[in-house]
Amino acid sequence: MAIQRTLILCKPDAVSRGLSGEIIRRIEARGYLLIGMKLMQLDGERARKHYGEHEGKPFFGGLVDFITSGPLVAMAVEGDDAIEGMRQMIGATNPLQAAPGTIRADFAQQIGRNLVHGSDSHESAKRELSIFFSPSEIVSRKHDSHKWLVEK
Ligand code: IDP
Ligand code: MG
Repeated sequence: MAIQRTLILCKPDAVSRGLSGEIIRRIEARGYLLIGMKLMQLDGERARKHYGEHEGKPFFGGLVDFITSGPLVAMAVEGDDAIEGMRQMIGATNPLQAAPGTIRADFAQQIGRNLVHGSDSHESAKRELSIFFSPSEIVSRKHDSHKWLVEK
């Protein structure tokens, strides 16, 4: 186990549907720490940078249009193996394939409106966090809320 940081976005569909609170609740209930958070609207340049790996794919244009269409909530989330743990909590990209109990299975129907983004690797997390947060916007927190976890 290692303490990791990951970028989580409540995408514009989550914010407009009033689901950001539910998503944040689940993250905190899992015991992860919010170490950065902001409501913002992405411009096209930053959106294309964030989703750079998908450039050239048929859904890329629609994805950029969608992610810039309204406010999103960007979060830096920290915890034990938080990258994989958050991906597990978010569920498969297509809500139809997502396991019940995951955010996408519980609240979404379409792949293009799947509510949440979570970094998929250590490298992505590092790259994506730097797109959304400057170092001064990250708040170091003691893992006091983890007292109930088994000491390592
Ligand atoms: P992920 O969000 O589960 O990591 P990625 O493959 O990285 O999934 O795709 C990024 C986002 O692009 C997805 O969350 C989804 O919103 C959108 N997307 C991926 N594949 C498709 C598709 O086939 N049609 C429409 N949108 C897609
Ligand atoms: Mg991805």
